[in-house]
Amino acid sequence: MGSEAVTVDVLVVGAGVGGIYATHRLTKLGLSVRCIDMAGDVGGTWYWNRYPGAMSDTESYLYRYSWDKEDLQSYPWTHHYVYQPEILRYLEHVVAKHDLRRYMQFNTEMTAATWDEALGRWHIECAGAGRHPGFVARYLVNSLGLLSAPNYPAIPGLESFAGELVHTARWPEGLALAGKRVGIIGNGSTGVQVMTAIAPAVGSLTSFQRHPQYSVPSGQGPVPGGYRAGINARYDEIYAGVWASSVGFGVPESTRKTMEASPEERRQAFEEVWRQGNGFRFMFSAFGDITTDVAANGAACDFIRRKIDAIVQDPRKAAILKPRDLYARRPLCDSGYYQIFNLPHVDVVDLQATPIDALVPQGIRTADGTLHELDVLIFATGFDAFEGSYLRIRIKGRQGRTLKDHWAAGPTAYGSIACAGFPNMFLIAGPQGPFANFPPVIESETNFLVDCIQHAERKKTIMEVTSAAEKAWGALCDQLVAGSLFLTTDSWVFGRNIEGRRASTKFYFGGLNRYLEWVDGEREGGFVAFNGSSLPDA
Ligand code: NA7
Repeated sequence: MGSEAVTVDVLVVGAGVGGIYATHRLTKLGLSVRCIDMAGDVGGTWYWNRYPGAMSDTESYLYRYSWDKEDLQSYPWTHHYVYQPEILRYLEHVVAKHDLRRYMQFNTEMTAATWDEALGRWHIECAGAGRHPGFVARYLVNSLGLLSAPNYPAIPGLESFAGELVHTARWPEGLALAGKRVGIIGNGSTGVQVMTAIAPAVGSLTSFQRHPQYSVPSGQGPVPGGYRAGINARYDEIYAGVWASSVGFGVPESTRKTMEASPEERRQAFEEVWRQGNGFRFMFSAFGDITTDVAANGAACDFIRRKIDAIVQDPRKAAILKPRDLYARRPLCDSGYYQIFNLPHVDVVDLQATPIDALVPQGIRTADGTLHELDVLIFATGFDAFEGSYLRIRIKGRQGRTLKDHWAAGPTAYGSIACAGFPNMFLIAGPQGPFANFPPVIESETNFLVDCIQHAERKKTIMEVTSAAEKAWGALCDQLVAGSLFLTTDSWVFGRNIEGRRASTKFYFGGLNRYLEWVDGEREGGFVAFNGSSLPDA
């Protein structure tokens, strides 16, 4: 590396939704910026997740950037939700429209980043095609993705399986499934989407299910005539609503208490949000206490369980598909998920009753001795969320302290963007950011860190958050989640999906609106949580 390294003002790592916007904003400040990505092109999550049925479950009109108003009005979309290929095309379009590709470099993976105290710069080592000289940068902006490191469960006999084994986040191009005996492990957002998409075409489909999940209709379908014009006419108002909301999904956020409604009023309210579609609408629009009140949550659970009974004709399958725990994970929605279990060649195995014994060459053997013969096994087993994408990189801050050490008790970041001891390093969609629709969250966090960088440039200082401020933010996140029923279930939201990872509060549950108010305060207060140590002479 050394003298050959490329010197830039800012290195942005990741060319997904966050990295693209950060590159746009930072180049506009007149800084020299390079954006690298280990992938072969732009897209981040939407570059990697190419499995059949991959779709955003945010309404199309909000699954995009808010900052290009002309584009909001004109870029085409036809359905209530956008599928992965369309999202990728959209991101490519934004990059082309704003001429950002010239700052980008692909197939280039950051392997290490070390803060150079004397120089007041980051040394970044990279791997990629050929020997890479690396970078020296004043600012390091990590937009690595919070759901980016795939989780491969440790199942005995994994290597012995003679069929094809795929993870949804690394879907091989042209994988033929027609007529094949397909097994799938994982029934979260991804599993539900992929199963629903492939069920009609495969020879057989078996879902090896650990925890059943509550899912509601998405309402996917073409938008009716005049719909887009109506959205365009109200875009300013729609976004004003997003910034003033808690979850930023463009759905009404009710404050009504579930148990104050009569049973019939409750049924009608749930029926209405079920009819309209969208998981976040179901969880937040009918009533305001589904995630905090056990009785309210139970009413929602009963409603969905009854729907499962009504949809799934085989009582054995219905019993396995009906969740028994609370409705308190990231809400799911689907385009006919429970319905696929009415197909004779689609089945579900209850892993709580009959756990997987091992993978064998022919397929999966469960604890009851049954051999489920498979040609293809799909892992829809999710991600090592948050720290997974960071801990594979050797990031060393002041005095050689690693991010791994800093995050030994769980990942933390002040306002989700900065860590004490890691000067001039910023995160986008890092830990402890708002639990809300990602594009608005990503824009909000990027705006915050760009303001920090602008402040540093003006004052000629280094931005390093104090340890006390970072700890106080973490304590606030802990305090805000107290009482949430999300704490009662195991999922990636608290890092309880990966063996060996310590569970911790990984989101700020105060709402996007309160996060933005807080960021405004930081800005107005002159970023006092950051120590302004002066820059060494260059
Ligand atoms: P999720 O939501 O983490 O779901 C992973 C699924 O994989 C879930 O059903 C898990 O079951 C299952 N899983 C994971 N490991 C195992 C093992 N060892 N055995 C059996 N089953 C297992 O990931 P997704 O990709 O669906 O979604 C992640 C986010 O991406 C989503 O929330 C959206 O924001 C987009 P479990 O429930 O833990 O029993």
